[in-house]
Amino acid sequence: MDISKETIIPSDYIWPENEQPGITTVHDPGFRVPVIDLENQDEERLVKLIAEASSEIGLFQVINHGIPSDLVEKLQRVGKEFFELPQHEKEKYSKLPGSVEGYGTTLQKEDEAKQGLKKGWSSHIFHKIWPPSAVDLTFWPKTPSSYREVNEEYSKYLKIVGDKLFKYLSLSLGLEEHELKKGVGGDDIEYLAKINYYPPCPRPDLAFGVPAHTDMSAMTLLVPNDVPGLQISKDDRWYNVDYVPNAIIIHIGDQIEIMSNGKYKAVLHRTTVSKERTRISWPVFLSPPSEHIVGPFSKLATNENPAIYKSKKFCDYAYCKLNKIPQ
Ligand SMILES: O=C(O)CCC(=O)C(=O)O
Repeated sequence: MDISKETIIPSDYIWPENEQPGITTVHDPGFRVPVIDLENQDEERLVKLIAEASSEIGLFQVINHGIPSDLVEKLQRVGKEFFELPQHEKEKYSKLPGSVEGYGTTLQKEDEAKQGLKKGWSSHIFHKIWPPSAVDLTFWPKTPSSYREVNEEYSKYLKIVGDKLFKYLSLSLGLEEHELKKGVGGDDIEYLAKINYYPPCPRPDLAFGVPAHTDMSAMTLLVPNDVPGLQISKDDRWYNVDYVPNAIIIHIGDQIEIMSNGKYKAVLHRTTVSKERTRISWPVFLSPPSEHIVGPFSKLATNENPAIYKSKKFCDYAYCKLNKIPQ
């Protein structure tokens, strides 16, 4: 039974008052996250803007990124069509125990809340899209039939944007242009795609789509639909991120925070839901391969500024983060 069809919100989805979006969101029309044009400015200025956004907020939007808008529309269409399939069709792709990839939802009645934990108002699917050796097509929807072709095409373009951003971020940290990408895993960096599906919610003031977190990736490249809902924390206040047509939203994740030795901050973010409209987002998490060791760059951890993070395998980092064990 689908909870999102009900008119009253069950208590599992009602967050404590000191977290509820209706109470904790700051409505500041003057607040904007940086929107950076990747095409129409010289490299020096681009690198400076990326450095500012990554150290001050940990999130920015990029426009003129090179991904054709009709391809993004197709990506959105096939994703939406998958989530509009009957529940039993989506469950053919359900996650297996211990697996990251596959379909999951917290919106079915049978889904019990874990001891005292509140639930997000969302469903999702995860599957890797790059490199080809990491792709397991079992988790890619077969309906609609163009899902695979569209996602393969999107991944090729996204890879180019990912490489560009690694280069500018690397330069912005005072590293050689190839160093950051190499530090994350070079050509073995894994691109894990997710679709978040947030149906209308009877009490958006009390619930979250996804609760507050930082991404454990190096960085995340996200395309939203036109329903706002992403919020970021800055100076302990929660702000809305504007919807910018044709933009990709870039999140700095934990691995870049670690490699930069804290110069760049992984952005703390969460999502709200709408009373009338379905929000959908398409993040892709760019992460090191599981055995790859990540730690602060020696150039950025000096005697005056010693390393404040441990170096460890990404799989060990992920295990601690998922099990709430100190790193
Ligand atoms: O939907 C969004 O805008 C953000 C999603 C997100 O933070 C996540 O899936 O981890």
